[in-house]
Amino acid sequence: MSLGAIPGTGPATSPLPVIRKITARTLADLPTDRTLVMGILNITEDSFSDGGKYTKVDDAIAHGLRMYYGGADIIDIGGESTRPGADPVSPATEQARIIPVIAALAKAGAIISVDTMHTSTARAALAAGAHIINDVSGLTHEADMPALIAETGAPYVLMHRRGDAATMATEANYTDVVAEVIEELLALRETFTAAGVKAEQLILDPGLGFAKDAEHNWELLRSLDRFSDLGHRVLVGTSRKRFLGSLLTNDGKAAAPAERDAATTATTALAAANGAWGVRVHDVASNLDAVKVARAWSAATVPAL
Ligand code: PMM
Repeated sequence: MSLGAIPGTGPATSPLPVIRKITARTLADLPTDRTLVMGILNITEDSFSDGGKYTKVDDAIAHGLRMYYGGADIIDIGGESTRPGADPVSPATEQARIIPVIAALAKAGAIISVDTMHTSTARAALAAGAHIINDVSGLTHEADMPALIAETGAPYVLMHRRGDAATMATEANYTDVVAEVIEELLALRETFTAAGVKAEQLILDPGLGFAKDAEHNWELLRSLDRFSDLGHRVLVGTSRKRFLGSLLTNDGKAAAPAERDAATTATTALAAANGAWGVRVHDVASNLDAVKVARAWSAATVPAL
C-alpha cells in the first residue's frame, strides 16, 4: 500500500496499516457516504472484552494508533468499565488513565469520543483534544452534563440506560421495549434541549445490554428505523456483547467475547443497511469491511435486461 493511500480504503487483510496524513482533523472530515466505525479503547482493568489489556499509557496509545491507521473513523476512549456490577471509578483516576492518551491520539489526527459519565472528565477530555462525549449514564449520574454540552457545543451520545452498573440487570422490565426506550430517550432529549443543547448535537443510542436482555436487544435492532425516524444520528453498540455469546452457544456454553467478532460484523452490516450513523466496535478491520459492503449493496442497481 502506498503512502498516498486514501485513509480507510484498504481491505481488512492489508499487510500494512493504511498510512494517514498527520494533520489535525475535524468532525467535518468524517465520511458522510457510509456508516462510521468507532473503535473501542477501554483503559480499564475490568471491561468485559478488553479489560486489563491497555492499562499502560504506551499500550493504550499504540492500540489507538493501530485502530486509527487501520481506518477507524472515531476512537472511543473510556477509563471506567460500564459492565454490570463494575466498581465505580473516581473522575481523578479516570482522567489520569485517559487524558494522556486523548492528547497523543488527537495530536496524531484521530477523531476522539470519550466514554464518560463524569462532567469534569468530559470537560478535561474536550480540553485535551477530544471531539465527542459518549455518556452511557442515561443521565442517571451527573445532572450538570446538559449544561456542559450546551456550553461547549460538542456532539453528545445520549444512550438509554436504566439504573447504574449495580442495578441495571434488575431493571430490564418492559411491556414494549422499543416504545419505552424511545419515550425515555425523548424525555432525556427534552432535558438537553431545555438546557440549550441543539438537536443536531445529539446522537441517540438504544443502549444494547444496558438494562436489556437478549430479546430486548434483538427487538431494538429490529426497530432501528424507528430510532432514525426521531431525527438524530443513531449509534449502535453490539460488539462482542453477551447476547451474541448466547446466540452462538457451543454445547450449551455461550461463545467467549473473542469468538463473537463474526456475529458482530453481521450486526454491523445490518445496522448500516438500516441507517445507523455509527457502530461502536472492538475489531475495526472486519467492521469497516462490513460497512463498505452495506454501502456498496445499497448503491447497487439492478442491471437492465
Ligand atoms: N457499550 C459499552 C460501553 N460504552 N457506549 C455507547 N454509546 N453504546 C454502547 O452500546 C456502549 C458504550 C460496553 O461495551 P465495552 O465494555 O466493550 O466498552
